[in-house]
Amino acid sequence: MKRCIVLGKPNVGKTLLVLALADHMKAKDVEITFQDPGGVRYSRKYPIDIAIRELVGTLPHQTKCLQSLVLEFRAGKGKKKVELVDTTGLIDAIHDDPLTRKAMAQTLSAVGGAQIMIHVIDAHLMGSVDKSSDPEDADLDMQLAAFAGPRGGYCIVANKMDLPGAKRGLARIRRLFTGYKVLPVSAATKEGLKEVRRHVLLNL
Ligand SMILES: Nc1nc2c(ncn2[C@@H]2O[C@H](COP(=O)(O)OP(=O)(O)OP(=O)(O)O)[C@@H](O)[C@H]2O)c(=O)[nH]1
Ligand SMILES: [Mg+2]
Repeated sequence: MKRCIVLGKPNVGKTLLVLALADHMKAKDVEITFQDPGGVRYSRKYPIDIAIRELVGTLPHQTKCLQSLVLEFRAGKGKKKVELVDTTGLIDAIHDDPLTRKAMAQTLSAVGGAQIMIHVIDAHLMGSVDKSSDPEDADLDMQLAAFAGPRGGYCIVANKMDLPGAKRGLARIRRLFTGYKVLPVSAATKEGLKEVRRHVLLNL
């Protein structure tokens, strides 16, 4: 089974994107496997709305381990399963909390085992930052694109397109990440999820 990893900075909407995609693909319940950085694994089944309530949060680093679920894609006449992996948000600095540091290292090492990569960037935030700070501000995202992009199966999701300033943010993302596939999405309103699904399907 192929692996699709969802990564990016904290609070950009990775967890909501994964659950919204499962919902878009008509999954009623999701079975999420949690794999903590120490190697402990356990699974839990949720109705999607409960998973959103429990796993999506407004504070950064809500997700502190790999959280995966399996989705079935129609490919030609058959079906193919994909493991969709939600990850801990990455930051540019050494985090104070050792567990969060371990979880970030776990995110990066999981990239190696993935054939498909979805890099989520908050378009609303990108649209509200002073233009003069372009390169520094997008530094971690640029490093991530340089790290994950050449492996193939990579795309950028410009998320939170429903929020003010996001169109400006999308233009800025397209300018900074020239040459990469950029998909405008709102995980909240489900706009653009069809294109995300198509990206996964194209790489199966
Ligand atoms: N308006 C809007 N809010 C969104 C969207 N996607 C996510 N959010 C909100 O952004 C916040 C963070 O969402 P999460 O899905 O938890 O973000 P994350 O990237 O998984 O965050 P960490 O796990 O902390 O790294 C929550 O309050 C979500 O409801 C979107 O498309 N539009
Ligand atoms: Mg999360």
